[in-house]
Amino acid sequence: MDHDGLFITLEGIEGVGKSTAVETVAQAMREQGREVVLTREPGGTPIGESIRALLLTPESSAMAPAAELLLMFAARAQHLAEFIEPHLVAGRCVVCDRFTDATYAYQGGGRELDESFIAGVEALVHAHLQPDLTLLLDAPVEVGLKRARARGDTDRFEREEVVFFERVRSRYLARAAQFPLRFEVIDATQSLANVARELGRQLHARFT
Ligand code: Z5A
Repeated sequence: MDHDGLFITLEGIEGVGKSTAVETVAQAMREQGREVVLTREPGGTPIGESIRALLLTPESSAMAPAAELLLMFAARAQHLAEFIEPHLVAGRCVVCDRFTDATYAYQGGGRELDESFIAGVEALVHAHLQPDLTLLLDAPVEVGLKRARARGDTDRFEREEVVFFERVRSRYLARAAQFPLRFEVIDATQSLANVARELGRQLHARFT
């Protein structure tokens, strides 16, 4: 897909600070003179947010892994058509909290779905678009889960066992090793202020 925009995604297990980092990244890109829009997955559009509710509610505990995968991509197809692609074509910087690397990590690593199945659906939904930069906030599972669970209510994913998140984390790190030009791995055990400083450094080095 031809566009003059910038597509930046944030990834990591729960509680690593993506919600905070999205704001830091947006601010840094605005300071570089870019017009920035923020979004998230699953979600980002009215249809996507309805799919998100179905995916995250603990009432969906019977959901089959393949159904979960296809719903992630259904929400993503809508998000691309209605939000991400139009903003990129208009030259904006799209900052997205999770994208397809999350599917490889959670449905591939966590749920142990075949990677070729995921790659096949990815090719149908966005064969010609990849993020320009993926910031992977990395921390040991116990650090992330402790922070996420301290917030109270847990969604369907947050109720998974530690071993599930170990598989998710290691698949994220494997993706970063496989695509070193696209990924930057940030140590998310640092203070929020240090994480923000490192994000700023990475964005400055890449885009100015
Ligand atoms: N999912 C999937 O399976 N497949 C897919 O393809 C996609 C998603 C796209 C989305 O939920 C779920 O969907 C997600 C994966 C799955 N699984 N879960 N759960 P979500 O978007 O609601 O959840 P999340 O992405 O995991 O967000 P989160 O739990 O809010 O994590 P976070 O955004 O990284 O953390 P945070 O809210 O910024 O921080 C959590 C708390 O820790 C907060 O109080 C912070 O102040 C604190 N924190 C964060 N960083 C620090 C540092 N560095 N020091 C001290 N305290 C910190």
